[in-house]
Amino acid sequence: MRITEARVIVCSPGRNFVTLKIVTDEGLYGVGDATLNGREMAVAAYLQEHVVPLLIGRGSDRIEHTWQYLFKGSYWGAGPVTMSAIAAVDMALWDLKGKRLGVPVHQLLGGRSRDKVLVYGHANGRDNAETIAAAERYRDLGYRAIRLQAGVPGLEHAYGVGRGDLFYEPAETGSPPEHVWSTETYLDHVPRLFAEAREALGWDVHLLHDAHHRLTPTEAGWLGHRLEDYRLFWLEDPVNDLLQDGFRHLRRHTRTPIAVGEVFNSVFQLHQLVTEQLVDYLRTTVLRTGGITPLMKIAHLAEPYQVRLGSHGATDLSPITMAAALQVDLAVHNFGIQEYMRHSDATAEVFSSSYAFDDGYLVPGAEPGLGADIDEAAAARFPYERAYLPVARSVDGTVTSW
Ligand code: CS2
Ligand code: MG
Repeated sequence: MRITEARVIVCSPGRNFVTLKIVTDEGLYGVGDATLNGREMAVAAYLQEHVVPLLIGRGSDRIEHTWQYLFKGSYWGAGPVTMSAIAAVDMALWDLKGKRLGVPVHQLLGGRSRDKVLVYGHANGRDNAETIAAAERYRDLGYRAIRLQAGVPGLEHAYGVGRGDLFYEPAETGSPPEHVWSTETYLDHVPRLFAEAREALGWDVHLLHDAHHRLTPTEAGWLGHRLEDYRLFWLEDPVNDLLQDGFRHLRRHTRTPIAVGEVFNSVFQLHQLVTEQLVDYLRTTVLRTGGITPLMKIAHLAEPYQVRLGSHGATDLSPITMAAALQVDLAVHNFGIQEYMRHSDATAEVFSSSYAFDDGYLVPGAEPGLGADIDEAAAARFPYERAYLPVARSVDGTVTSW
């Protein structure tokens, strides 16, 4: 069970991914995702220069111990680069343990609490009509939960709109795309989107929306209150995720369920939100928070407060993260929903996975480990190309959250 080799694989099949492959003296290997959208090479370098040398010779069975060794050994604490790197090691070690014991990882996390995992897809369009038509396509595909993100009249760009039908890919090669944003116009528009959506789609489908960190607590409270009539499954990232008091203010003004956490790297960023029940769903992922090991601890913290997991699952988290997320989603008691942005055909040339979409749910395969893999030869056909997430600014040029 000694680690003999660890390879960092950077590739770009449709978008950039960073993958870690850990090989042991038994001839087994485990895989982990280390992708950080727009900063991929920072994590690749962190792994290659500072983590891989520490792994060689270590026992691959000591998952918690290795996690603590890499985390406390870094001294500087939780950040997106460190935690994405540690996450890749953690995922790969769980993958190895499952393979060695001949069981899917959820069997090592307490077994199945459910047989299938409710997912949501992303309907988007340049205007309400296009967005609702996309939502109808999702419903026809069998989705029971659909996120709506529409263009905003008068604005050329809006978060969540464009570059894909069954997925949304915001990163672009070259310089960071610049988007002009107007919160006033957006706030005026969103309630109309959901009024029209409920009219067209009815009430037997869950509808979700992502405000993407852009609102003040007062703006978010106003929007959440206005959306109560349309009974959203959740309003996501309404305010800056780290503004804990902002969520208190928001909670006083709306009963729309709140989801937060896709950018969180540590339990300490969400502890107060959970224990004061300021949110309803946690978007935290195995990739951002350092792996399966910490995400299980987060789920257990949240359970008595009736806060549920609703993990991030965008295209910039590889199929390895999706497979690892499904292992957690199957096992924890307090599961809510899993984001499922399908990956491109090019990504599927490099990454294989055994989970399958069926009637609005993802059903994982039964093979040992995580249930995902990378084809290194195929990966070599898609070389890395620097890409950036958009930068948003107000009409007057002030930089704002994208
Ligand atoms: C979004 C993501 O899926 C979501 O909820 O917040 O699309 C996010 O913008 C990207 O993952 C950023 O890389
Ligand atoms: Mg989001």
